[in-house]
Amino acid sequence: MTDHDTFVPLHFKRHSPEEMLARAQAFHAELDRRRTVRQFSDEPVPLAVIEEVVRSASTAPSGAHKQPWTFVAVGNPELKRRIREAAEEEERINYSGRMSDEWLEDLKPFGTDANKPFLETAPWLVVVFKRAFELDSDGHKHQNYYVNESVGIATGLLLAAAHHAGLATLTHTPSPMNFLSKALNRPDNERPYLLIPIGFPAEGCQVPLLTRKRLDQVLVVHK
Ligand code: IYR
Repeated sequence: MTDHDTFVPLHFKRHSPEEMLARAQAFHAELDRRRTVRQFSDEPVPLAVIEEVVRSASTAPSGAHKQPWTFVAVGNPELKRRIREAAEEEERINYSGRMSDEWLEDLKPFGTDANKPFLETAPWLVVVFKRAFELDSDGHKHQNYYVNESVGIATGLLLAAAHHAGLATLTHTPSPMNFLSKALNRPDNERPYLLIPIGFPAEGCQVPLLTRKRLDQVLVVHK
């Protein structure tokens, strides 16, 4: 028997319609203040906060409740330096030919380039790994399901939880990112998924002027 062969009563919290709307509005207002930050301060962040943020991420629903994720929190300066160097090596190739002209043009408003100082400045790099499969103690492989969907949801919760805690994040996609498996000595069943620097914005941090799509551009309703 596993822990989910048993059913228990759901503790569901109901709110009045007015309260529901007010809560939904307040939550949206909070999430709408989240911005991706690329300039971090080196101010430390207590590990206890990162731990709670990862706890929140790990509440995500997952295929057959396999929870196919591992979060590696890197605060060690030497390890961050090695990650920065490897990431920049790949990005130099990306920016000088591996990315299409259209891609480079699309990135111009964000001012990104192959330099990734935030990989050293941010106090924490949370590297999200997806677990493609599990190995039991006899070395038998066991499947995970909807791994990308599950880990994507968990990462979304991680970003929301960090923001809620008062921290800034960057959803970073070094590519290719196999160097992270090696640098962090991860087992074969784990594949790097995203790299999330977490910390405080640098003094005077600027972000691109962006607008979010209007509701009518993202929502189709069939009543
Ligand atoms: N991985 C590169 C390029 C990059 C791609 C997209 I799409 C972005 O939204 C941002 C960056 C880099 O990190 O610079």
